[in-house]
Amino acid sequence: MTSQKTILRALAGETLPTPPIWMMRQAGRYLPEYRATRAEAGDFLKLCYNPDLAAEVTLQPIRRYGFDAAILFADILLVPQALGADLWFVTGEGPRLSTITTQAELDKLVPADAIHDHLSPVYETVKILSKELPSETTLIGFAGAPWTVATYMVAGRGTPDQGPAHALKAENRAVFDSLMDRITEATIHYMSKQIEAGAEVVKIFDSWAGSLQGADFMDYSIKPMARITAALKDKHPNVPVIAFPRGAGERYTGAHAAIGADCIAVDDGVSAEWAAETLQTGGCVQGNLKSSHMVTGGDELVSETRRIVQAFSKGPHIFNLGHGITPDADPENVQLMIDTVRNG
Ligand code: 1CP
Repeated sequence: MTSQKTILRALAGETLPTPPIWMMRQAGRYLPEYRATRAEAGDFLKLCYNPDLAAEVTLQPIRRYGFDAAILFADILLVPQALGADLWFVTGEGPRLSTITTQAELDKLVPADAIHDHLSPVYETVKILSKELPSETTLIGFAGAPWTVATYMVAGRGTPDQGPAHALKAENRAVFDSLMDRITEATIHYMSKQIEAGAEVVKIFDSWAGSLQGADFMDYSIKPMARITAALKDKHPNVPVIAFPRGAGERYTGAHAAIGADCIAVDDGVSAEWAAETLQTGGCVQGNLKSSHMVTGGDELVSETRRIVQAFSKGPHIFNLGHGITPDADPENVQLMIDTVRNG
């Protein structure tokens, strides 16, 4: 039976007259209602671990804009924390973690299947959302890809070039590979539980895939995402997987088959025309308006949105940004993007 939910239809390979739309970081600081709920929670991590408030901020952009999908409000760094790393956020700077660079530090982490007590509030958020979302809205669960999560666990923070993770990979490949393995297994457990709690689609974010060179791109971005996808498909064959190897450039070619994913999300480093021609034969493609249009708005937002819709119009497409919306975005520009996608 064909689902009525437009996102699920696009993920099943259907070409729709109007692409369904959602937006990376659609719950976030550009929305005054998000800032109010975050203040009520106290801080970002308290918000992530409070199921009622996390469900509330997930629902806010659905109420305001009627997006076709809601993405669970959580963060990719909850998995390292569940594995035993310390995690905190420094206001105005970003995440900080205790680092893992030696076998001894790795040995102190908990086993990959022992993360669920810590993450149970997230599963509770998913349960609340599957009850409260409108019947036409698809619920997306997510996790970070092993490479991206590893870059934070090794460096203890976000890094412009992922230097510390590349260095550990070069200097102590055995420790690096065991860390990748532990994250991969934990991610399979985590995403399976999200699905069991009610997530209808899952997305794997490899935000830092672009810095992997040569064979490393296949070994540390594509293969771990393929392993996660295969394990999830084994247990939950009907749940679509979206993979996002951000910054892959020409290496997006063949990604559906290489990962086994139903949809490849593309950033704005590739043109929509190129992505349509090269990738849409493999399945659904998600993307790829530059996030900066949500700040600048105007005629360029409209013409770029129309160009992307047109470029992907001959195959399955989910409209999205090329990366997350930024805190300085104007909520009215989001409405303009949605109106342009839906009304032409
Ligand atoms: O101050 C705040 O309110 C915190 C800002 C914020 C938000 C809104 C962070 C901190 N995380 C989130 C939520 C979040 N993160 C979601 C929720 C759902 C949604 O999209 O609306 C998702 C899917 C993520 C995923 C995430 N977190 C990624 C992958 C996607 C991407 O943007 O590339 C990454 C790399 C993170 C780490 C992270 N969390 C937060 C920040 C500021 C960062 C990036 C740190 C860095 O610059 O390296």
